[in-house]
Amino acid sequence: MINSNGQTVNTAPPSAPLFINDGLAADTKYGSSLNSLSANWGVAAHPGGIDHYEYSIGTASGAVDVAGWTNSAVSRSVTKAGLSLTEGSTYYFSARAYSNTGHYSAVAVSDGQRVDVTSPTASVVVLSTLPAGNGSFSAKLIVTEAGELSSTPALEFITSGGQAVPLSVAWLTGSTWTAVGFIESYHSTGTASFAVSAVDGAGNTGTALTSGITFNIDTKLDGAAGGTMSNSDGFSMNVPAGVVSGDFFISISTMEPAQNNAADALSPGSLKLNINDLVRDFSVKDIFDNPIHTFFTPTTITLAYPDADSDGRIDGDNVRADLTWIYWLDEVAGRWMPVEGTVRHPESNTMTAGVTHLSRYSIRKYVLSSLKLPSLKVYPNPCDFNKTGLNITGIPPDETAPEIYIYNSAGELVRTLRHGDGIDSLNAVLWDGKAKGGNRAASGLYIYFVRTEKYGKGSGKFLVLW
Ligand SMILES: [Ca+2]
Ligand SMILES: [Ca+2]
Ligand SMILES: [Ca+2]
Repeated sequence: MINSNGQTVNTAPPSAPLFINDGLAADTKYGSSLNSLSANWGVAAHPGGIDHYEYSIGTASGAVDVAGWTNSAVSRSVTKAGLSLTEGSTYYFSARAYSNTGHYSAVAVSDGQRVDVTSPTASVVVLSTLPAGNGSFSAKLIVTEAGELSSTPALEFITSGGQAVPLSVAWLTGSTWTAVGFIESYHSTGTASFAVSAVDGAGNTGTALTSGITFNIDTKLDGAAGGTMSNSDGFSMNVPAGVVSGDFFISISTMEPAQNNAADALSPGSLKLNINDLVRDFSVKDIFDNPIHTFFTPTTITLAYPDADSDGRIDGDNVRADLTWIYWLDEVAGRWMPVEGTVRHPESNTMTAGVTHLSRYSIRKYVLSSLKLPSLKVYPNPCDFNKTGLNITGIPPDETAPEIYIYNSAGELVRTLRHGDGIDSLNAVLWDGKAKGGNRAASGLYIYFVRTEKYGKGSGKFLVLW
């Protein structure tokens, strides 16, 4: 008797495709074409192997009204072309496997993709009084988009002089966003135009404005009434009533730092800040564009510096604000001169001065001593840290890596000071009396050593009493 070695009979269906995504990669919520749709799906499994996959497309989950079951062979990633799709409609893919044993798997159905080939459009409603004058400026941005936006839309205005000014945009409600900006002193008077950019979930970028396309800027002041012109960075100028006859414009603007290099080099009595650009050109022009350089009555200029952490030091440069001053550019001598009568306002991080001559003005640090290591100075000495910090001056400002080692009378290293830790960007030193671990240093005699890369070494002594 002869027996066969038997055969396995498997009537079970294959497993369904592991997943199904709209689009050719991770699942997408949007289709971006009116005549083709894509999908991809995961493998199905059967002990006897998979013969082929099939897919279909419908306008409801599991429906086949757009494309009936279609053989994709062993491909699990398909693009169906030649369709006639409707903007705003959602389409669903289905996929199933067919085993070598002649059985269909269960069907995997996608969660749909909405066809969106229409870019958003927008309109702008200006809330500020027009023409827009110097100061904060507000508007509403209304975006028209049937789907959803992928990100916050961007809005800017472009002045008649070509200055592009971004507005800060925040969602308000529904399709409405608030937009806030600032009309600066140096913005051109005339017709400004809005520019918008909004991207929808399907990736369509819209730049079309349907209304609110332009608005007018007018920053002129009335000489009889006088007035103040401000920039958003806190720099401003006030002209009292009657100082200028007729209407006039004030402009407070930055300039290329290189334009000040020559004057900086000729001004050893003061130092420009390294991180912050605090130089501004103050100018006044009449309505015929003729500059006015001098006034019979002082006008008030305000210069501002950043100190967000209110530690009395200019942020970034870490320079003590009380060691700075307003300087003006003496165009004849070509150097920076201190402005007499500078008034500090630490509560608002500003300084003011009354001036009758318009020029460039800047906040600069004045130099306390000549700048060589032999002239190292320490003060106050003795130092009571309950009242003040200990200052060391005399390290030239172009030294790039100064270090100060503070030893007690027992020869123990108490503290090391470096840039950003006790030494500011112009190499002024302020020790807070704290030892390395944060404990306060004991009263007694101390010795400090200064080490520089460019200027060698120096040292001195001081007494701590507290
Ligand atoms: Ca989807
Ligand atoms: Ca759209
Ligand atoms: Ca600060």
